[in-house]
Amino acid sequence: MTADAATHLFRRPVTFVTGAATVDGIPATRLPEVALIGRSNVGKSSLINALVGRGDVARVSNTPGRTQQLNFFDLGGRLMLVDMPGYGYAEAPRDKKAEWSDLIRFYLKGRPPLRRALVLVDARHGFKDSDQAIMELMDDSAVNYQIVLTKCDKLKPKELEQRLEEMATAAKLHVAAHPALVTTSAASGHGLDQLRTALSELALPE
Ligand SMILES: Nc1nc2c(ncn2[C@@H]2O[C@H](COP(=O)(O)OP(=O)(O)O)[C@@H](O)[C@H]2O)c(=O)[nH]1
Ligand SMILES: [Mg+2]
Repeated sequence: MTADAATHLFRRPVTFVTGAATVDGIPATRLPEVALIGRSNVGKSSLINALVGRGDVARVSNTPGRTQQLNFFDLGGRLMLVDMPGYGYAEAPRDKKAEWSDLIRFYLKGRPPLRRALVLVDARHGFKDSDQAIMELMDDSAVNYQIVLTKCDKLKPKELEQRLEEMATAAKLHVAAHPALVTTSAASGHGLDQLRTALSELALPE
């Protein structure tokens, strides 16, 4: 897959399919699926918007009430992007938090079309315990995942280099983690083409 083909895929129309707040709401699909997971505010919705080059696509995921759902976006009939509910949000009411975890756990443990999860981590903070926990869950369930550093525009080049090195070392302890970590910024566009190319390799052929 060339970079041009990737650009082409990400220029296709994006449609919001559905939001699943419960296990029963998860749609049946034959499209290969890529899920974006990470702590609240890590930049999941911003990254989806930046990847497709439209500011309004994942706004739907930021609508109050929809942030706690799995939001499914069909990219040109070739790939499904899933904006997952954020975890590690301390202010969430206790029962709600348990509900998200159950939904996330159910989805990650048995979703046949899921080709890859992208684990988004804020480059300023590195891995938190909640990231480690979700990666362990995916190690146990044999879900392939790739680690994506977000908000890299907030770090100086030297700081970013050190963060990347530290996280690559930590990632080696996880059997299901893709060895290549991707650095991105939805704000500057850094790393987006690389990620588009990686994702287009998972999409259905034209
Ligand atoms: N500087 C910077 N801010 C970002 C970036 N991506 C997201 N943000 C900001 O981080 C906040 C949370 O982003 P959002 O996409 O809603 O996070 P989500 O909760 O994971 O969906 C918002 O204020 C965004 O503007 C980025 O690449 N750089
Ligand atoms: Mg969001």
